[in-house]
Amino acid sequence: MAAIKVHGSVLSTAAQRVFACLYEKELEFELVPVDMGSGEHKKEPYLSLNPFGQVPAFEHGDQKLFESRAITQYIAHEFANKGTKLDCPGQPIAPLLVWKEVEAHQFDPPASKLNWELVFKPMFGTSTDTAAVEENEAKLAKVLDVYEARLSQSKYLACNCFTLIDLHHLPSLNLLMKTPVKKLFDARPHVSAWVADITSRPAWTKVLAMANK
Ligand SMILES: N[C@@H](CCC(=O)N[C@@H](CS)C(=O)NCC(=O)O)C(=O)O
Repeated sequence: MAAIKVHGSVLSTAAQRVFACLYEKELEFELVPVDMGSGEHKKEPYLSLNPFGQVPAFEHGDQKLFESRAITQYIAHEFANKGTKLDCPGQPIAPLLVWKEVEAHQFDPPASKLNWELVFKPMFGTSTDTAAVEENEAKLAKVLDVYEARLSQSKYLACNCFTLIDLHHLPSLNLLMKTPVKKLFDARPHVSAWVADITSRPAWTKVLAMANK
């Protein structure tokens, strides 16, 4: 099998999405660390792997990709018969397509903004913008109301199987659970059960072990 390389950092939420997918698929890979502190991701040769100067970048033999969600879809497609299926076998593709967009365009923007304000800014010693926190908590609460309704009818977001869509949430979700925003998840029983379920998957536990090393 052609070698798989992930260029990035174990602390990058976007790279963690890719690691989670590789572990679900039981694939071996090499992590090529990118020294973001010194700006390695903004210079060649890294820019020829990801012209946007962001991590991760991915190589599978001669195939080079960037954008974490495109990488996970590539892995799921290329290795369809390995590890966890990560799709909805024998079912219409429509819900998978819809909920893929929901994660990227409804959930991720407020979740990432909240993580920036409540996790990363304190880490870098800059002050949290409380107005931005309030605004994005309100946005996330509305998204989670939709999730609560969906998860009262379906075990996972796209169907009754764990899919890439659930997996895409894991890195941001994991950070949010360490902030006061956790209360928004705890207040919604179906969302809360879903969070407990997907964050306890062995593949995700391996990603956390990598990040905590
Ligand atoms: N949409 C991209 C986002 C990648 C991204 O934002 N990566 C962050 C780390 S999690 C990064 O490289 N930040 C540094 C920068 O943007 O300069 C993906 O999903 O791969």
